[in-house]
Amino acid sequence: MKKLSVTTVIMCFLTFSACSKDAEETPDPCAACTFPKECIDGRCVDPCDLVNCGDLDCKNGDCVCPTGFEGSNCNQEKIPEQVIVTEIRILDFAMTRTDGSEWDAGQSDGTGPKPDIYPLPESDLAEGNNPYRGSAKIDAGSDSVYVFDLRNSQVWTIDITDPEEITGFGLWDRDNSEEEDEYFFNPMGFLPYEPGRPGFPNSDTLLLENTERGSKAEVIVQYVF
Ligand SMILES: [Ca+2]
Ligand SMILES: [Ca+2]
Repeated sequence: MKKLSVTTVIMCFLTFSACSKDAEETPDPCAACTFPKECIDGRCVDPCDLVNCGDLDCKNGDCVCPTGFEGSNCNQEKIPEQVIVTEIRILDFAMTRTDGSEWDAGQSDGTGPKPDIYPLPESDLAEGNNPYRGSAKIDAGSDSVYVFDLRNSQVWTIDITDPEEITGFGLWDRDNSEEEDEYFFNPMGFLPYEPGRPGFPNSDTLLLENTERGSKAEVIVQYVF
């Protein structure tokens, strides 16, 4: 019995020695591991082999997301830093004041009785700006579409500090002076950015309606990241 125990101990010792010798001779898989490969869990691998980016490029183990998207698989919309309104299209509006009178009846602004329309963003109103007054559409009728192209000058830029903050504009009738100009109806509000819009991340057309006075407009927005 005693002899067997000694044999067992010797075998274990030999086995242990053999194992130690093998460990010393096995090359470190990470010793020659250079960029772009990394030593991960004792293996020298390209971290991009461990992620599935589909058709997207991969860099340092991260998918390279296209503009406007983020997340490990780039499937999450990125909130834009700014939204630019490039165009306002007035589709419909109230042809008379709330009391039924014509906008320019009895006035000497040199135009006919129909209104001379221009949009005024809330933010500009608050800051005392009036950027589109000079582009007013004279004697506008509600059966036409009036386009304010803001792409080349006086672009309406909205900084996105709170994605849930609604902005908007009102429609005004230009008269003899800025002080005499008349406010048409309640502002038509909109969210500059809203997740899941079909044109994201490029541009979207938003339909705005104010049912109180039958006004309707479209704004074209572009996203800046
Ligand atoms: Ca007029
Ligand atoms: Ca007028």
